[in-house]
Amino acid sequence: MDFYYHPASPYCRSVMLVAKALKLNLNMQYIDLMKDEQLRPTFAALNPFHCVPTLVDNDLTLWESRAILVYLVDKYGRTNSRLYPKDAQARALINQRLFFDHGTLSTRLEDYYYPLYFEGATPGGEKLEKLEEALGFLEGFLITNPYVAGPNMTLADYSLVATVSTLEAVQYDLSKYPAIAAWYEGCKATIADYQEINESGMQQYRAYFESGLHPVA
Ligand SMILES: N[C@@H](CCC(=O)N[C@@H](CS)C(=O)NCC(=O)O)C(=O)O
Repeated sequence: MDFYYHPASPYCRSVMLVAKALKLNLNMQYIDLMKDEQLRPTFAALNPFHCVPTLVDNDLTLWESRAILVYLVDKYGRTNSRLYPKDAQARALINQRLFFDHGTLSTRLEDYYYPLYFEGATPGGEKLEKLEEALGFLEGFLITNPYVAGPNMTLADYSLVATVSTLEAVQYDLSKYPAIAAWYEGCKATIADYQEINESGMQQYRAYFESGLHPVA
């Protein structure tokens, strides 16, 4: 399987963490987003959305990280893998959290922090309130459950841990959300190859955000 990625991208990192958990070998294809390599005609022909992560498995080309996570477990996971069990109710909750990550948390995080770092936007305001509302929802999930979708670590944790690590990249103080902070530390300690994949990628993402603090005129 060819996997087009950039190590700083949280969406690529969640897939890399799950591939590691499933003991899959990905044929890593580095796309240098700093050089706009995703816009090259060969890559754009593969993925007209020109984004990473992109997975190519025989005649299937797939982008959108959460779709890739689900595909990897469905195709290569053990039958009834705990990461994404077959039970409709358990799966529904995992899907809900994955869509929450995609449509709410990661979107609100980017909506607030990109303008702050790259456009000199004023800190605070409504976008921060929306982000903190989303963090409040996540805190609520984790007050009632050890993992974001219940008693076991699932795909939703892998997706959300990559998003939450971006808060560390931008030095957001997570102590206001003790359940998220405790879960995040637990994920760091238990997910295979967390340091190599998510920690080092998060540090690269941090450097990228910090480069935006002093934009070249
Ligand atoms: N919702 C997508 C987001 C993917 C995304 O935004 N990727 C960024 C890197 S973090 C990218 O490839 N940007 C380059 C571009 O869109 O041209 C996912 O979860 O896979």
